[in-house]
Amino acid sequence: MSFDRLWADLLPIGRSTDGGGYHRYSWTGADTDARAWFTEAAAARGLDVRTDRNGNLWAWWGAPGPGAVATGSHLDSVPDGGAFDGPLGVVSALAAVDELRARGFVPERPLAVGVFVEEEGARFGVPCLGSRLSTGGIDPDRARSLTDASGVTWAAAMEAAGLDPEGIGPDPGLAESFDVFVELHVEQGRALADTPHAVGVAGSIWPHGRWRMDFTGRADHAGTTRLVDRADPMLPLAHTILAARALAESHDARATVAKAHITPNGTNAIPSLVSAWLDARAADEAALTAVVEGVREAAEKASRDHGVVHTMAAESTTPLVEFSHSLRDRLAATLGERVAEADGPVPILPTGAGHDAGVLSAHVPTAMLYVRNPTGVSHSPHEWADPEDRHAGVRALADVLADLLST
Ligand code: HGY
Ligand code: MN
Ligand code: MN
Ligand code: MN
Repeated sequence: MSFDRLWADLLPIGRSTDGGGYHRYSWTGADTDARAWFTEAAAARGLDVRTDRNGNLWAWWGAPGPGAVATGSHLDSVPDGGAFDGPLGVVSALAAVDELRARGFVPERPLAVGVFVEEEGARFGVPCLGSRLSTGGIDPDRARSLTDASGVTWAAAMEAAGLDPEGIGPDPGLAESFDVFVELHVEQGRALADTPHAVGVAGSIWPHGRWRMDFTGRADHAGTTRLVDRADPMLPLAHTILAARALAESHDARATVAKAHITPNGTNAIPSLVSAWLDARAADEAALTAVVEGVREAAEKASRDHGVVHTMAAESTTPLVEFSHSLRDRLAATLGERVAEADGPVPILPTGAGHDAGVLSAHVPTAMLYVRNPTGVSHSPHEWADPEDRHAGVRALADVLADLLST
């Protein structure tokens, strides 16, 4: 199966030298190399590769136009990310084209294999930026002015990569062209791990979002400033992190503070400012709101108690995504044709992970396939999918695309 060759070619791109995790961030050298790998692999298959106004890549099998079926995922990673989150969907899509051709299949509709930019938001802070731009989910001016940790804007980084940031914005052609979008993704959890199923179908994506919290204190000397005279922003942050955890537990939700910037970040200087990001997710909007507003209250109280000024603002939010039930059931039926009776029905899974498919689902009928991850771990070098399950994913995607491309 061509998957293994494609996978071997992509694997080293953006990987840390110690063979650990990935650092493949939008518009950096690793991203450019990964985009070049995709363009070359697609062109080698006779696919017509185009870059849309937002920098997303689309490789067409058949003339681009209405009634198309689209598939694909992303190639960018979180810091020190795993090999599968994103790339598994892209490599499987190219391998599925090979699989369909090997079966002698001739599509009755065009197929587009896509790579979305900045799905993780690891460099510029807003996840699914490419799909949000194309679907009008973010103001182009705001996107252009997003900055990375060193102050480089999205516009400047995109321009340095040879693309025109002035052209970014809603792409009506996407919804006009695509009748359906299917994204294959490594499962980010263990729902499939203890089942006989190598592949499952997505049911829903939890509502989730990212909030920036700023705690403004007063810089001072760590050794000479009395405790009563301090306005130390680290203290309200500490209280807030513990409050977020308690709120997540009480609402059976997820709340994570995993990124913080401390200014001036000196061992012996009480910080003047601490910026931290809350990632919150829950099975329903009410629980998510309860967690986020509870965090806001806790942060404000702790800040007042310590003479610190607190602000908190949403940077990106995604409402509950319910994938098209008819499309979901159609995929499950297609996959079910390969599943032994004894193994039971194809699992339909909720997830707390966001995806471009989730963003697109408000504009295009969308579905997702998950490939079993025995570790359940993701956003880590320990993310995994067994080789035979990777191949099962390609066969499943080929089956699903054959069905969708035949009507
Ligand atoms: O953060 C997420 O849920 C996704 O992996 N970008
Ligand atoms: Mn991810
Ligand atoms: Mn992903
Ligand atoms: Mn000194």
